Amino acid sequence: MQSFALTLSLVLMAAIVLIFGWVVLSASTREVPPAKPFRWRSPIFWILIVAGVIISVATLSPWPMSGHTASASEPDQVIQVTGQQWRWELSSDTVESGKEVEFQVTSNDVNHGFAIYRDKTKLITQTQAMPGFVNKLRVIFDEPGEYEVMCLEYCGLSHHAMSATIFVR
Ligand SMILES: [Cu+2]
Repeated sequence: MQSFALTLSLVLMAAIVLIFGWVVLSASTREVPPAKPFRWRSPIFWILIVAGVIISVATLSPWPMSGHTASASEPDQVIQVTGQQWRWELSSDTVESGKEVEFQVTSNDVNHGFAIYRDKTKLITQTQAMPGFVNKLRVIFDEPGEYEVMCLEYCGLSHHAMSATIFVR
């Protein structure tokens, strides 16, 4: 598997080099026409500003997230999570549904992405696992079952195999 990944990476890198070379060689030298001057009163400008404000307020309103505020209450359970190439170490892999769990996430080597999935496709939540830092992530699992932990940050050859299971009772 690793030799296949290496071969595939080398082939794709060679393809990128060839495409880049082709673009450089086929680029023309004629001058680019000057850009039109920016108009403050353009309706599209104001539509984008209003849309940006509405989208920001609508999507950022749940923040700051639970556990990130100075007056946060104690979680029901704390789980220490350490990522390293290429596995997850969890101080416990069993939690109760409806209880607030705080994951304290760090890494022993490089950056990893601590991501919790339901049914391997639905991303529940995620945070970075960073060497020298502990990132706190609070989750309440509503449904009992098995949840998959996967790595969301490419961290080397066996990144895809970096997984664990959380059992919610
Ligand atoms: Cu990874």
